[in-house]
Amino acid sequence: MAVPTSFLSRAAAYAGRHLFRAGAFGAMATGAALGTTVACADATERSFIMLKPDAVQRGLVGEIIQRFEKRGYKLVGLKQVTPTLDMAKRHYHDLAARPFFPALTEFLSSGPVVAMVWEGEDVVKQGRAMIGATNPLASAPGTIRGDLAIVTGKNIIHGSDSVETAKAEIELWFDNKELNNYTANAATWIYEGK
Ligand code: IDP
Ligand code: MG
Repeated sequence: MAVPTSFLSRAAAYAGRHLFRAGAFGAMATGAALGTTVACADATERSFIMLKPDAVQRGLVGEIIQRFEKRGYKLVGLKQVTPTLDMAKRHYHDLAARPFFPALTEFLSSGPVVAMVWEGEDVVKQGRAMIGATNPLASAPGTIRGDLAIVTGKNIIHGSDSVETAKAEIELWFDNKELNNYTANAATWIYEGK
């Protein structure tokens, strides 16, 4: 009987997740047994999250940090910095051809931002979901932009859009020695099998 690929990948993802307690190797072995590629549950995944100058000016830093903390993610890097225009351009290099690029980069470098690295399982994708859509008016209530912002040009927060982008952004904004490797004792109560 033919089994739809979507079913197989869902089953593999489920198995991968639930075998996390047996370790990442178990998840990979399950993927191999099902003949599919399974993204291993990885509690060390990291995302670059930046609170833009509007978030700092509006006093939203604590509120936003609290959402990531409460979700169970681990803060491994944090600093306040006023980015140079060059830094803003490097950060948004993929948008260089867009008409709003000059305004965007001038805005980002107009005052202090809070740059952070958050760690935990699926943090890149979940971080984006917690942030909401680029246009706050299209962001669901309950998301950061949906609750705290109204226009795209003042949407208060940046979050990496892929694991690869996250690695590049973390490297751009942080020295390795500014990142902290430590055991969060709360992990026992957040993850299974830890
Ligand atoms: P994202 O922040 O949701 O990942 P991107 O498309 O990567 O959205 O755009 C980066 C930032 O550029 C947005 O957060 C927003 O501040 C700004 N931006 C994106 N599109 C527009 C636009 O059409 N007009 C003005 N600013 C924009
Ligand atoms: Mg983006």
